Amino acid sequence: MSLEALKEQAAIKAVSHIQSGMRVGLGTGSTAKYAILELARKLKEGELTDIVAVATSIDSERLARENGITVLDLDPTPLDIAIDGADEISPSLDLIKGLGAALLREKIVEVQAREFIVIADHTKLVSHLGQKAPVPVEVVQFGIQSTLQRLARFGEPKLREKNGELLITDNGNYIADLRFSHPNPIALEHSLKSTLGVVDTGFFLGMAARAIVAHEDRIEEFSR
Ligand code: ABF
Repeated sequence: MSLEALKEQAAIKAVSHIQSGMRVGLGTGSTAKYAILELARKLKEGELTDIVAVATSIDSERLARENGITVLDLDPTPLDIAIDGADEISPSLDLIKGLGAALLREKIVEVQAREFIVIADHTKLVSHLGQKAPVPVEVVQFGIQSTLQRLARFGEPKLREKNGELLITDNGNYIADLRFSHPNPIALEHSLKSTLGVVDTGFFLGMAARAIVAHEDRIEEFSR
């Protein structure tokens, strides 16, 4: 089965946790896209009603609206559920996110969800964070070279580019992808968040309540 089909399976399973009347956080990326489309399908076919959503990126907001989902701005009312992808998922359900460049809005939305469900194909499972992916760090544009020098204390930062230019997030910032070998993500997250110029990081520690991971032969579901 293709990875795309596995992503879709995980997404469809996660959307089965949404009930009518819920406030839903919509993720970003190629896996979360399938959740948005499945939610739209269920609304169109009357399997779900009275759903309002909050999006984690301009792209997801557009996709949701185009498919008939009501999208509101985030306000302090808790969300019932949020569904989003990840770049790495550890056995204790800690995550690296942000290779899709939407980490800041994802964190702001998902921290407000009563249940945050992470969805993925099996290639995202790792034994420890940083095994395959760098941690994306959102940084302000001003003084970027100084911020990069500060980040170099923790690993090898590299500014992300897109189409030959520096990538700019929906919030007007850069992303520095940081390769690291630090064994303790909690301590590293703390150090990064205290670094001048850093807005936030792609470490999502202790946030996901449940993972739905599609393997070739089964869908695995685990909670913390
Ligand atoms: C978002 O999309 C991210 O936080 C993560 O970086 C990415 C995963 O993308 P995909 O599902 O396309 O692999 O959820």
